[in-house]
Amino acid sequence: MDLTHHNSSLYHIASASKTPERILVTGGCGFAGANFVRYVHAMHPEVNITVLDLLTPAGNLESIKSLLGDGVEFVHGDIRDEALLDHLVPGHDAIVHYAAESHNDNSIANPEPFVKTNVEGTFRLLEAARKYDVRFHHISTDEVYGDLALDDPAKFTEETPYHPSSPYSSTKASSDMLVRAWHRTYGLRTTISNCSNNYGPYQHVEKFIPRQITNIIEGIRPKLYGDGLNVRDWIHTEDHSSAVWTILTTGRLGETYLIGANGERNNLTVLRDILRVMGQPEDAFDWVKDRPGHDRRYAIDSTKLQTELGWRPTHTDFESGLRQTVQWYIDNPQWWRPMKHDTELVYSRRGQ
Ligand code: NAD
Ligand code: TDX
Repeated sequence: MDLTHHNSSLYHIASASKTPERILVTGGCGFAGANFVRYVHAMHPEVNITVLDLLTPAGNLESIKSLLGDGVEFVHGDIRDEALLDHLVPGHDAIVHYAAESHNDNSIANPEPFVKTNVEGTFRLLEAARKYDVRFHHISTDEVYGDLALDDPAKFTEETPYHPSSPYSSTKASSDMLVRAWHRTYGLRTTISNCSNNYGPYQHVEKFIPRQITNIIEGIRPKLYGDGLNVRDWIHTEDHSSAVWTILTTGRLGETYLIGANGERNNLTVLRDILRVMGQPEDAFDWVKDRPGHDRRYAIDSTKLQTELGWRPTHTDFESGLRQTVQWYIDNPQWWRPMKHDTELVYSRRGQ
């Protein structure tokens, strides 16, 4: 049963159309969270932002350091820390919940932190939001819907049944269910967004696009899983941020919105694009063993977000976004080099 649609009109009539004055962004030192913090700071400088982040190996304070003290405050801590949340959550108008264990390959190697942060952590935050009556926006992924066949004309919509494949996506699906239940049962003012694959600056070098860019810079051959034909629906992270802001401020409470920008491409094509942009031969990469349970294809239909809330992506030219991203990694080796060696060590031990 889809709880958001079954819900009573009591909560549905409410929309979130009020600009928050002070928001708590969890995971604001990660890739998507830091880009959101940077986006809100640039576009809505009147909004005060508290970032709560544990600084796991995926988090990097450098991504938001230049903003600290200028309407952005950083708190080092765990979203599962109840006492910390009691101290932090009151006084905020909204929580925007990005914090998560986010990498599928890591979830296959060791699922436990994914259950702890993604499920238990979301539960703790929901309880704090309920206790202090704070609006809650949950950041989630299209991976909760499982995968589509390459020849299937369908895309995911808000009505697609949940069918997660990996430990990562199943913990994200679990967290979505908790958010829906807290809305329906307690009337918590929630929204959920499920976004497709982001690309852009400040993404950890464990992820596909930055891994290949930084491999090429370091003289390591890029690595392609399986047959390379798995399709991801790429969206520039700045478009993800603008969509989240739109939903946070104008979305209907209790609703889910899918975020995507018609960016379907298979991995082989993306890798060849990267090689071409970086002046390398298109076959200068290694085929490596596939990811277990590897989802075949993701594709998002964002009609609801576009028609109901009027959101539009602005980075619609993938190659130009990719060129900008390549340039960012070339210009910012001090940001990614400290994590590169250990990341590749983990991959080489897995034969990937
Ligand atoms: P990321 O791994 O780059 O960042 C996650 C951040 O969360 C890190 O800064 C980390 O330190 C922090 N964190 C982890 N556990 C924590 C804890 N227990 N307490 C406090 N902070 C903790 O991830 P990302 O790619 O930026 O993804 C962020 C969110 O966006 C996730 O919820 C993910 O599911 C969602 N999402 C990401 C994408 C994408 O393509 N990157 C697409 C759709 C949805
Ligand atoms: O070296 C690689 N070679 C390769 O072929 C890596 C790291 C990945 N891949 C493939 C696997 C995927 O088909 O590239 C594709 C993208 O891989 P990831 O960057 O690991 O992303 P994905 O697993 O699709 O998940 C991402 O998008 C959805 C984010 O990591 C998730 O947090 C988000 O929910």
